[in-house]
Amino acid sequence: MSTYYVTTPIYYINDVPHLGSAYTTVVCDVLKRYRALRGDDAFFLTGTDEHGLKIQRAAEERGIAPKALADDVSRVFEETWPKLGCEPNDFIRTSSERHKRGVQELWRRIAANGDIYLGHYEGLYCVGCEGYYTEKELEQPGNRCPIHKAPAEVVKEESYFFRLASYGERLLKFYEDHPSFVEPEGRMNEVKSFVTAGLQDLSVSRTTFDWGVPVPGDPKHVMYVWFDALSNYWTALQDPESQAKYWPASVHVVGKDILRFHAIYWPAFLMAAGFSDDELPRKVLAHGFLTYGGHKMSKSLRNTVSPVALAEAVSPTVGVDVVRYCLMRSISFGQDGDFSIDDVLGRYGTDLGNTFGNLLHRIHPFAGETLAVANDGPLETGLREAAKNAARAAAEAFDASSPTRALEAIWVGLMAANAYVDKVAPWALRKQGDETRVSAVVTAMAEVLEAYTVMVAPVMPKVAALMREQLGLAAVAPVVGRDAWPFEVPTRREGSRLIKGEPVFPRHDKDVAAAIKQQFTPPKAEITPVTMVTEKPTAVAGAPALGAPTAPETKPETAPETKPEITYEDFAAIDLRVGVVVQAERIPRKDRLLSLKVDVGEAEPRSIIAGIALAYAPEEVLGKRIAVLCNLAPRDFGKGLISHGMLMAASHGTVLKLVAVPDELPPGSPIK
Ligand code: ME8
Repeated sequence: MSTYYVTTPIYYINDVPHLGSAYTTVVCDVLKRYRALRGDDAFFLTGTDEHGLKIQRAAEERGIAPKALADDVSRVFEETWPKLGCEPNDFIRTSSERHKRGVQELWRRIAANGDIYLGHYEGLYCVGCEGYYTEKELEQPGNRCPIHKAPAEVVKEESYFFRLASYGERLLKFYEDHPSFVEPEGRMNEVKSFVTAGLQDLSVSRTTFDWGVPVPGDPKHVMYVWFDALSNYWTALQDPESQAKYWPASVHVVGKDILRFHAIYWPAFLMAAGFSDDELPRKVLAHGFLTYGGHKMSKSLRNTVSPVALAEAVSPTVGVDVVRYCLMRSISFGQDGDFSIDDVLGRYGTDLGNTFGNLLHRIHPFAGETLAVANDGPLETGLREAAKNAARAAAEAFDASSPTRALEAIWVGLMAANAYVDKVAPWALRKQGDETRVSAVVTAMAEVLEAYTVMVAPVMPKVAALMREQLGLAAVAPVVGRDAWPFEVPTRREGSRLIKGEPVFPRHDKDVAAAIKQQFTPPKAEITPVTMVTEKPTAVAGAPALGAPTAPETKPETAPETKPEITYEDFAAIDLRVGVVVQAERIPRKDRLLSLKVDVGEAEPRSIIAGIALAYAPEEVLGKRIAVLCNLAPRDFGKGLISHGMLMAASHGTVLKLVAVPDELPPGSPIK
């Protein structure tokens, strides 16, 4: 008996599950279900990453304690995955006692090995990534994070360091000995080049906030959130039995954004804690990003799609499986892929309805009749061969962690099966009274369909169960130690019957399809670049809007109200200039406002209070080049908050974007 241990990243709780995080989780669930069908004792772990500055700040913004935020959001994650047909065996939270105990134990082991020392850290830190960067790795000018585009913060504090630099050679040797440690292959090369370029020791503790796991023996330090988070894969298996059974992980499935942490830091931490190469994770599987309208789906871009809402809209019975199918089929594993509702509706109608569902539908007329033993002619032999080929190719693809290719292979078989039915036309055979052939055809069809229900079960467990019900079969139930993969087409028990049921993928009526399409088509303004103005700019801090002669690229839903004409002199009286945000902070208990310092080309930057906090985090506006109205009368927001100017922004529905200005223009350049 083999074991199989698969993990998702543990998700940050500053966000709720969306189709992007669902993608990773569904991949893991599919791999686990596949391995379980092959007879493995499969264990699937997911959870939430709850510590760190990012979370502490998110809690502060909401005015609640980090633990309260963690409890609320973690519950949402835990409850969402089963709604997407995912069945994790365990859910680990980094704020749990079992995790804290485990991670402190790992720290102690590394420290006892002499690989942790106390020093001082000074460097650039991206809170979005919870990661350190060198200037070279950041986008210039402005030291902006390549992923979050926000300027990295300068961090200077006492810190414990992990001797990562001394693990470069051993890591390279490990990669050499385990060439498929990182997949896809190209990503392994990226990791190797990074290590070859030379590693630096890693700061692994922080003292400027306290939402984290205290460092053993020095509780004014909390552990670096990635040390804390990566350890989850080990701390979840603290009881000796599961430790012995499942460790090391067979595969860590991750997005390409966090590959470095998993392929470099994590094995190095484990090496330092005394694990031998054989006790290190077997594989890190990195996938691409799910995009929506061409942009990475993420909370900061406000372009996420709720997978549960999508599933419910597409089909109340099998919507979850449809979403799982489309995620696995349309996004080629490892590549970025765009989510589009047209693709989902298209695949629902074609791949699922016309190809798979139709095959079952075509034997409905024979429901209730007794099936005979197989009595194949050459066409039935071909039908079975196609199913066997599909099973073999799909297994190879699942083994290579490519659900996309597995589904492609299965659909080749399903299309061949439909072509077979077209050719043999069992309804015509019945009319001709050729009952021997009818029986041979229907039996062969029922048998191959049974094989296909097993093949799709890892991706569409509910569909598989519903179809099997109509085939008179129980749901696929994996048994440890028994390989249930249909390398051979199963044989029906003589005398078994088909049961006529409802179509599994009923056609959407036109209005329903249109409504779903409308619900899940991203509003253009939400995904278009920031500089595009779709309505006239709105003054941000609540003063009257300022008209601007900008040609709209997309039509606003309601025509903007026309204001009375003004003279050129009226317009010329406006002092509108290019400004650069040089400081940005939230204002306690004013959750809509940011307090900014904006350089508008004067001796000192101006203080501006802007009502943009719901649309922008402070780090997102820092360094931004924007349009500023400079001669508006100062506005008093109380408590000493006085705004000396106003930022220009455009809004469309709930979307608010600052009007950006090209980089070449220095602060103070007049806008006219
Ligand atoms: O990075 N497309 O957590 P996180 C595809 N806590 N996958 C996506 C995605 C998208 N648009 N958006 C998110 C963290 N993901 C750390 C991990 S593990 C020890 C700690 C998936 O909530 C993808 O797997 O930011 C990505 O790596 C992960 O969510 C990031 O989740």
